[in-house]
Amino acid sequence: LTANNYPDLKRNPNFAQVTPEDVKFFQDLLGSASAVIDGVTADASDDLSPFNGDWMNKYRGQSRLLLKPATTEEVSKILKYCNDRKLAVVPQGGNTGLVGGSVPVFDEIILNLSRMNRIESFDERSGVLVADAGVILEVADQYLAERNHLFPLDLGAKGSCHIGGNIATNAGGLRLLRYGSLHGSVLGLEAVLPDGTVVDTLSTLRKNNTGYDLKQLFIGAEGTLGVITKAAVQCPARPKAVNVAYFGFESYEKMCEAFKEAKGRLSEILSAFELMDGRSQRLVGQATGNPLPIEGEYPFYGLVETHGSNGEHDMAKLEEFFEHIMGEGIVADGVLAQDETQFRALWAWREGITETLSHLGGTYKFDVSIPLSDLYRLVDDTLERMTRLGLVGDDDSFPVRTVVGYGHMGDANLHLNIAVRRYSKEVEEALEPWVYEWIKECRGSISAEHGLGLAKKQFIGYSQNDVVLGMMKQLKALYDPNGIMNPYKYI
Ligand code: FAD
Ligand code: 2HG
Ligand code: ZN
Repeated sequence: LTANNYPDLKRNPNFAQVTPEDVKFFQDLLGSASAVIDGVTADASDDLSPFNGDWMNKYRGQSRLLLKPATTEEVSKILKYCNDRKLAVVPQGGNTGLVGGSVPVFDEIILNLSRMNRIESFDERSGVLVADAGVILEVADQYLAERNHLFPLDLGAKGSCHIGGNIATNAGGLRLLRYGSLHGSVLGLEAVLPDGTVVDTLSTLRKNNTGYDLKQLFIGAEGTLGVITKAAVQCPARPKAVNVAYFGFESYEKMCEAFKEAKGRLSEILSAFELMDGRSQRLVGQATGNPLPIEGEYPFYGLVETHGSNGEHDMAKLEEFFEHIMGEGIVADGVLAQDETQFRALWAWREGITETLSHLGGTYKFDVSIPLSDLYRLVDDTLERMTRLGLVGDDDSFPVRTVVGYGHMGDANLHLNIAVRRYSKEVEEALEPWVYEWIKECRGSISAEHGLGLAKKQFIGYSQNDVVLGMMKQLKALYDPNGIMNPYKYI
């Protein structure tokens, strides 16, 4: 190892380094194919570049070996071999994670699931989908659309992320408010433990109270206990009527009132209630060159979506909701999508924020759960702090470009993003642990839906107590005694 991207971390000397004999073992197992796209690639550092780096261009490992197994049996043989040889492994799905969990830190072997991309079965009566972990979320949803069903999770990275990666991070996404968390909709999993044992909990039953619900251990474990290879997911019927509206608000308090009204008046058809602050929307506007969907400038914008079974009924409810919040002066202005094109265009103002920020340089991301009453105050306080410390400004001499807040208001989940011209210790030290102290004070969570990965590993104690952390470590030691699964990350 010649370079160290993480001066504060040391490579664990208990881990072996990959030898030519190891490569031969993997080549014999998976087939000796060329380049990155097939079974085994060795000594091709350049080709491994995209797999060593994360979506944000913030984290970079130095792995020299990428394995792409095609079956559970191959995953099992790989892990057993790695465990016996004490070779560290990082499981990788679509590599869209936002906390540096999906890429190696040093020379861990990358175990990429993209070749395990088969949809095994779908039962139209129960709505249960059984699929490999490497199926791309959008592919799964398209398959379900053809069968009048919907994947119970949707997010901006749907075109690249895998359902296995979604489950490993317990991703929340845009409609958790309506369809709930993966802890509820994943009915069963198949996973492989570090010693090669295949854990089959691939139940397709909705109810199954037969002892510990062990599949839950893998949901949100971020690849630290084993590799998820298959999942059984409960999928709802695809709504026949879908509507979306985009609103402008004069204040955060008004937006909170609108949310309360939406729950009361749209109740069973409400499927998303998303918050975007004015700065985030102006950035998307600048990037796309499009005018905002409504005239005038507002400090807050909201996106409200409904999923129902009767278009006329839903439209009547939405119009009544709209009239009420307009009449009461809760909302300043708004627009309802009239067709599929407008529907997509309105969603793009919300879904496009992360991508827009990624083109402006770097982003410090905080994905937090905070009681709704305090939610946006964190953004105001962060901007005030950055300003007071002289870190934010319009010209290139300031490291921070801007501070934006957006997120899943319906789930009290804020995305605080600090867009920087360059990553710097100065900005990082101004933010951490200050943000985490702030969150702890209002009993929030330092990770609502993205996980902890490498980015938040030192800060887990702000949201979990010592007893819970102790139990996590016991589980890790029990199932991964050599610590080969995704080392250097949060546990
Ligand atoms: P990866 O990034 O490859 O991996 C993520 C973690 O899971 C890593 O720790 C990895 O080791 C582990 N892992 C991956 N596959 C497996 C497996 N089969 N078995 C065991 N461990 C595995 N997240 C949200 O919650 N809500 C959002 O709305 C949302 N929107 C996003 C929008 C954009 C534009 C982007 C880039 C990301 C967004 N995310 C969101 C982040 C989110 O975590 C990921 O998009 C997704 O869940 C990760 O899936 P992936 O296949 O890319 O996993
Ligand atoms: C979203 O809700 C994602 O758009 C990404 O969770 C949030 O980039 C972020 O901080
Ligand atoms: Zn999100």
